[in-house]
Amino acid sequence: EGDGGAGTGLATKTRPKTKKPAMYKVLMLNDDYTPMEFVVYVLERFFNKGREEATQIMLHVHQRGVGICGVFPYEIAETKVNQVMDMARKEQHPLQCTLEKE
Ligand code: TYC
Repeated sequence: EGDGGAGTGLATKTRPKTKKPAMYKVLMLNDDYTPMEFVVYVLERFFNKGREEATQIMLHVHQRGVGICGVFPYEIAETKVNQVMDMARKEQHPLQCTLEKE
């Protein structure tokens, strides 16, 4: 409701002062060595996907080279990338995950 509306009679600003945060895609990249099961596990654990959706995303990445795990505000997206990369490193898989502004 803008100024002058009948509504509540309370003047509200036409331009809200809160703006939407920039959103970032978290992308998963294919490689030849990371086990499919590990990628599915990562999608379940860090991106809250069910087994079925996680498997679909993994297969998409496997076949097309890249896929979207989710879209988040910057800090959350960055945290997820770090979590995936840390776990891949610990398990000695070459899996790569990155951010892209939407
Ligand atoms: N290409 C891998 C294999 O054949 C599976 C894989 C899928 C790896 C998705 C990474 O982001 C990835 N074992």
